[in-house]
Amino acid sequence: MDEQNRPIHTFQVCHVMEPNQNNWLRSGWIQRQAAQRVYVELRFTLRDCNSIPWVSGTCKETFNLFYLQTDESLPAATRFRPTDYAKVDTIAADESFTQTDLGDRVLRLNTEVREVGPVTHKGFYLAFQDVGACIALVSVKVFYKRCPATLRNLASFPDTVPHMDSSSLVEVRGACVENAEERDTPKLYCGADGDWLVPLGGCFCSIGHEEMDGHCRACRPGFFSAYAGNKKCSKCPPHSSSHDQAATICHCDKGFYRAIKDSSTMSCTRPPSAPRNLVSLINDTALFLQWMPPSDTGGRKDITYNILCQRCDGIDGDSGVIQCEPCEPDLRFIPRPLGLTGTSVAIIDFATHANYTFHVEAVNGVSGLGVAARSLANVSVTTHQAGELPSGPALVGVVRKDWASQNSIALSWSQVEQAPSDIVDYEVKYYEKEQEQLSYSSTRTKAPSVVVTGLRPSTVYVFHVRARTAAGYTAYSPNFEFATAVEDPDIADQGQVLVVVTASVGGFSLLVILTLFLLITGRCQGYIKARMKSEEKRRTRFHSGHALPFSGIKTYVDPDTYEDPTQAVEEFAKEIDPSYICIERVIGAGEFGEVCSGRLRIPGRMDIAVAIKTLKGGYMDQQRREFLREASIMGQFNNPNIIRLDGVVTRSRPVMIVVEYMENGALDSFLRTRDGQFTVLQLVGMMRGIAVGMTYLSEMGYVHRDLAARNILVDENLVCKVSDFGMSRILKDDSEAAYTATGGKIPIRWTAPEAIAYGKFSSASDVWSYGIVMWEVMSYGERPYWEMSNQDVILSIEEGYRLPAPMGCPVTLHQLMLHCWQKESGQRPHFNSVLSFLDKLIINPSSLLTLVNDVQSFPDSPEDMPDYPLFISIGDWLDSIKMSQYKNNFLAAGYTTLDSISTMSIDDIRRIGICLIGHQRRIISSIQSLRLQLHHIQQSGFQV
Ligand code: ACK
Repeated sequence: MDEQNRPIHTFQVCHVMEPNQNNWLRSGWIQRQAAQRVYVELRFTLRDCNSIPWVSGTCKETFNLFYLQTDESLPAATRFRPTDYAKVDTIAADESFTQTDLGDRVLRLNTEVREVGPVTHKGFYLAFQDVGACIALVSVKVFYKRCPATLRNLASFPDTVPHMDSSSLVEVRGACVENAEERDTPKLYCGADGDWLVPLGGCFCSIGHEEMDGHCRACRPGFFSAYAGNKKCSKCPPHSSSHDQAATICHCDKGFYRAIKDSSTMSCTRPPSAPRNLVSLINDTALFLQWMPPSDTGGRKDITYNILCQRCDGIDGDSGVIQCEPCEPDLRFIPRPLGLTGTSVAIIDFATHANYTFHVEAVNGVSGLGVAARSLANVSVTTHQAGELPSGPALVGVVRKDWASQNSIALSWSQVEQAPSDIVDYEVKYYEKEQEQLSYSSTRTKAPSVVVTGLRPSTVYVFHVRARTAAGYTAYSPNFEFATAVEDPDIADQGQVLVVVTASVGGFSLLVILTLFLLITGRCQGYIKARMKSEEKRRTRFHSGHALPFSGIKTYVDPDTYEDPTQAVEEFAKEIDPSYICIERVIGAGEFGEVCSGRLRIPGRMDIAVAIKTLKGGYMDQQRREFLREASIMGQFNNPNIIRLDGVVTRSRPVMIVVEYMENGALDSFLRTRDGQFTVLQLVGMMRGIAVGMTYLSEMGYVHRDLAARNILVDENLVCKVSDFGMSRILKDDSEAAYTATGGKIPIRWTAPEAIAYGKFSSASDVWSYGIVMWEVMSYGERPYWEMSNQDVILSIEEGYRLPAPMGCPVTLHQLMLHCWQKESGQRPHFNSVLSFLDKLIINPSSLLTLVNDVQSFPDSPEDMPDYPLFISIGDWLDSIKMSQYKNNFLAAGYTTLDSISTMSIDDIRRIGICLIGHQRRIISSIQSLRLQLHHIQQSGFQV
């Protein structure tokens, strides 16, 4: 019976009582086959002599294994001669029969393996010699080892027998699998134990194929593989497709192309649409053409522009058709006529009395392959004397002061000669008389009147005004001097410099422009009639005083300029039937009431997820107006990176503002909960989205004033959108806002110095805030300037200090931040430059590889910092940043004073055993904060 009590057949011998035993058992002839090294596995039981009562010294506990090599089996009659056999080994037992208390014998099977040989003949016999033991031989297994056929690195290797010499390996060359090609000769080595060792070289999948479970499979339709390799097939790039299996390239869809130098893995693209908003500006002897890039770039970035010039002087006598011919070569284009990368050109050296027509053509790398898109707008110019352009007479006549307060002057002027409808707008330039035009401000207005605010009391200002027509600017009016009212200390206003431009009642040009604006934006249903009525009522309409880049660009209209702000809401926000809104849960608290999430179910349309801001009951009219103000601002915007207004409920209670739902909530808290989880490229993608939204806002002439990560919302796809509009909110709702010396309430850490000091908010001050948002993004929601007080922040900025790069921040991004934090607002980049800079980084991600790894020394920081006394211990400091668990790490590494940690770098932090990235980040940023604070204390002459 075996261990499981199953009957087995054995060869047994047990002559333990008799002396001189010599019993043999021999196997049949065993063919060697391919074996080089032969193994024998024996399974047997062997009873230990002690367990057999009465045995004498005759009992043995071993037996012997022998073998004999022959080339054929021995004839049956051959006599057995033990001397013919060579001994392999004496076999002893590891286990043996043992006796239990009850006297039952328990069987223990032994397994022993021996190598036999070397066997060189065709076969062999095995023989077992017993010399007086009590043995049962249960099984004998004879085997050799081989490395089994296998697939490795896309090559197949045959079944292989190892070498006889156990120390040498058999080198085996593999053959590439189907649809694969050799990269480096595929090799494996077969070891003595039958294991494959040391894989070398291998094969690639051929083009049009991908690796799958060790084989190469053809790419499916819609996918392609342009290079041999072990990569997966890629989806066809946009605007291309593959219809067959094993595609090596995806062919462009109709109307799309690849330029010769485009790689086959690039998207297919098309020629751009026409440039937009072509305008001409005339300045004495030069003509300036400016335009905006096409709305459709065709999917390419290599857009250039060509200026095509014609002289159209002659008229065909018969047909009366104007005859045009290419311009003479002496006309000079600055920088050049063709291949312009910018969106403007200056043209000089015109001939006398000539008519010129210019076309601007946008081309990109595939324009030659499709139809070149030409600007439909053209500009015609007629010259008078040689080289002189008609700069036009001064269309503006006398400029009058209508009224003046301490900080504002209202002006109006008359037009000379020109119908008002020909005038696009007016530019009003003004400066303090005493400043002698050292610095001047300017603003634009569409009506012949303006209220310039933000002026200094009791100060004389010089004003002059010029008009802009479709043909460019006219000359300036003469200078007019007007003074602001004498200062009355009781009614000093906040000193904000906000230029507000008025348009007079029923101003024709304004009405036309507004009507066009509303028609363009599709908000015109029932509008025009209603408008005419309210227009009669309206006394003044204010526009934001920010420069309009070109006429025709939609500009932001400040809802405060409506006499009745509900009109602004009606105009810019759609009224929603409250029964369409299904509120699901409360997600936060706003200034005016709860913020909820829910669904908007407009019949016949798809349900959409929305966020619903509610106005809590018991509000005053003023609060209702302020609440809805945000909707009338948001409703004017239409950009993928600006939070979308879906509508408002104003005709029933509660009053609600319904906006698109952003699954990940506010950016600052979102980043804090996902510390360290994004790639730099993902973070740059977020910044890019914010820059797109801000470029749009700045082009609309809207200044946000409270740009901060807490006011950016993030959707499920990590798309970031600018939100929180209406600066009245700053005064009340933003917990970061603090009162400034000028009386305004401002989020100090995010705000540019000139805005804090004089209330000078502009797109340039928004750019400063954008730099802070970049810093917040790169530091995963760290608080800017950490726990420094607002006052210290203001002083540090004034001294020239700037936030250091967050941990893991690419140098290029920190440089961009520093650029946004230039003291002079004019030196900061515009949002569109920020955007194109980020685009360059995204296209060329290697530019993000150089990190500001170590703790930065602050720019301009004084070189010799004298010793400063300590004011808290390392332990207190770690407690304060909730990192108490690392006290011992610091102490064990010899960091016992704050002084000593202030120079620690990220490598030092890692070296003392702080491994979690989030903890490293928190500690490093706190050290940076400490350094800044300590330095500040020392600068202010404090001895703590
Ligand atoms: O950080 P949060 O989750 O994002 O908490 C605030 C809260 O409401 C109060 O403002 C959230 N919130 C505001 N607007 C939206 C929106 N459109 N989608 C999702 N959450 C929003 C914000």
